[in-house]
Amino acid sequence: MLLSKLFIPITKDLPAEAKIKSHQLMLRTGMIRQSSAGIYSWLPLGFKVMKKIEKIVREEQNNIGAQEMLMPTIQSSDIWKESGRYDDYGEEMLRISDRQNREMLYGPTNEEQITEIFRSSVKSYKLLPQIFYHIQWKFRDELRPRFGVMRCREFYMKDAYSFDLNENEAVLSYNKMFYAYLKTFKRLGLRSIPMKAETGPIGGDLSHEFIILADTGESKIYTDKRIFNISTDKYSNDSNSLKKMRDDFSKFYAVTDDKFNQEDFNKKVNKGDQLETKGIEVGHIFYFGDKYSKPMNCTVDSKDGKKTFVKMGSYGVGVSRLVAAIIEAKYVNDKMKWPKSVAPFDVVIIPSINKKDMSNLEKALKVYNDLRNKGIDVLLDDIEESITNKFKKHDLLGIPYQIIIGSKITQDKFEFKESDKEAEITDINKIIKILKK
Ligand code: 5CA
Repeated sequence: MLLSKLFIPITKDLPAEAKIKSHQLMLRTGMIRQSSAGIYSWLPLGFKVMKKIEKIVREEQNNIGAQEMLMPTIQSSDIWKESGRYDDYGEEMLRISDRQNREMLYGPTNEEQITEIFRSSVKSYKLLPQIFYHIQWKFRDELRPRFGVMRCREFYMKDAYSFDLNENEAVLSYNKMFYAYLKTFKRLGLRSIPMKAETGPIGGDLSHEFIILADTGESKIYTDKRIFNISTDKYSNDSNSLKKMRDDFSKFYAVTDDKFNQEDFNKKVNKGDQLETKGIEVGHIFYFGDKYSKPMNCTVDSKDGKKTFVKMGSYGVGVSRLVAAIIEAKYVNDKMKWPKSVAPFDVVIIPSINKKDMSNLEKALKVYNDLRNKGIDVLLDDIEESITNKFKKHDLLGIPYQIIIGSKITQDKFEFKESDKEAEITDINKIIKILKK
């Protein structure tokens, strides 16, 4: 992509309404634009990062055998009346009516809808287990939307739903998702900690929030520091390894605010290993048995012919929140630092250009085409402005690698720089090798 053709409305001013770094940087680099309180448009740069995150989330869901589908944003109130949540959900639910005066709502989550789909066609235990997911916009009329896309009203979520015959099998589905989450967040360059959590309006008694540490996070957490030493690479997607993973994590005290008990904390964790800090919730998983299947009469015939309420869990990832969460976890001073896996571009070429001599731009175009031909996602800064301004702009944008084409280069060698490291003079083949890694 040529920068001159890309819509990145960078602003110099610090947006007054933005209280945290990720929100400031997202507005300054034109990744998002607020359309009304807690509702945002995603401009090309922000959208591109969000789509890269979505792709990783999707791949890890597929890896554990979850099936992708798509449910609508608008739901009928009927199913919510069946589950009993239509009244319980309260003012966070955006209620609307259609031209026939039918009560509809903009979905804040999809437990009812997926239960309705499942019960309409699955009648036998033979079709279990099943895990479905979709990645879809949600609406929650938050009392105080804040911190940009971190806590907004319209947001993009991956939500998955598991259906099992009994609790044992349901816990296996839960463990698979736990595993998929650890892998997903790791690929996004994040260290996530699963913390025992309350279930709130989703319900159930087994639940973990996946938290990444950040001072600006809204979740207060209490944990045994030793949980950070668990290497998640050693687990695999089979039931024994998954059980071992859960056992290993549950050895360490790690809870959110609402599950916290000072006495327990002191009893279970040595003073030196205690950590009280803040974090951002990027995912949340729940096991709630028959909380929805019972009132909605969702049963299957078990082996002995008896009708059994299916046991369900649900599993959310805040895909749009993750864009801000990654910035928040990684930024240094006023610069974004994108992990390679989700950076808006793999590399940016920065030629020093002046009207009288376009040779650097010509060289840059050649490199640009070479890299594109190798499948590398490359941005070329073809704009005529001072090299100092260019550096400032690209520091802000945080693309992980830069190729600088200025006075220092020879015929086929370039200045190549990984953010924050010293530049090296190198040739295109080595650059391709590094970028392809
Ligand atoms: N039905 C369950 C699981 S699918 C559910 O809705 N869980 S949740 O309420 O915890 O939301 C899942 C994830 O969505 C959260 O972990 C968070 O990352 C994200 N999320 C929730 N509310 C917001 C919000 N107001 N703005 C941005 N992201 C949000």
